[in-house]
Amino acid sequence: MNSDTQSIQAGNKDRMIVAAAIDRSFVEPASVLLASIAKNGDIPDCSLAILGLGLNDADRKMLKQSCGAMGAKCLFVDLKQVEGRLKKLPVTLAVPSVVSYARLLGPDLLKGRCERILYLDSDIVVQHSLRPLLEMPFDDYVAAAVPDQPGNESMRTYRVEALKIRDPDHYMNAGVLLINADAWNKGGYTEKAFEFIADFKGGSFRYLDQDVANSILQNDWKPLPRAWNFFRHGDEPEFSLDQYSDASIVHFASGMKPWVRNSRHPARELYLSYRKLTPFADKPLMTEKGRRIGQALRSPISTLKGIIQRLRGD
Ligand SMILES: [Mn+2]
Repeated sequence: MNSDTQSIQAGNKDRMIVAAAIDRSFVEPASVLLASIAKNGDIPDCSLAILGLGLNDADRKMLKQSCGAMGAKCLFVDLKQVEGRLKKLPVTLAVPSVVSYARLLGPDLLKGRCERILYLDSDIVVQHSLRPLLEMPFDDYVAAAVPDQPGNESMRTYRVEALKIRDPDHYMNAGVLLINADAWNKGGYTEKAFEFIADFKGGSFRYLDQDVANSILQNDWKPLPRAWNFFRHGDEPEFSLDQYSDASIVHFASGMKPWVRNSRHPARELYLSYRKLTPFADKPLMTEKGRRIGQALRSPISTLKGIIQRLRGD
């Protein structure tokens, strides 16, 4: 725990902490995410948390600067304390970093600090007020999320047979995951997640922690309207910039990421407007090749594990 974490006093429980989990290869997109939250999130009374693995002082400084007026409310939680647990987990070449699993550990790592955690992927920008997610009653649900795109036959079979999900159409995209922290911890969902991973016999996960979250939560999560995790489904025509602009949370879930030089995502201008609010504003955009090399250099073990898994055809 560093000084930022300690400065949040016990008893000063936040109603909501907005959290993201990253390693060094995601400092830039996470900075853009934080800048968008500070600008549009309308949650000055909440805190931000970066669950970080291997971040250095310069990384933390850039992330904090990106929070603008919310800089004093940005806390860092070092995933080093759980690295032993994370290291053993499976990764894929598409998602080569174990930090993706940190969303399953968030309620444990932030225990007692908040009533709810809004976990956001780092390939996201927030465009409008997050207050509805702060005010929304959980009813008896442990979490809330937006349903993912309907899967094809093979995907639906995988959900039912490998993941043991009873209703294959009730499958969330975990890129935006609102967690009822006390209910999660009381129900032991972090432990359920690790047990599920240890006992998993279905080959490799297709969507890692998202598969795990769906399997352990089953019907304990509440579906949210699509505007809270807006991205194009594979079978849909592309959306216009206006459609993306209207969404509360835009998720750059598929295709080339908008921080890569040749990305043609229709919401790219939106993305770059938030990037201008970060210390990365004057830096050149990375190339796809540079992105892959950077990822491999920063997470060599995970990248290697991903390559080996792919070669083995898991
Ligand atoms: Mn994502």
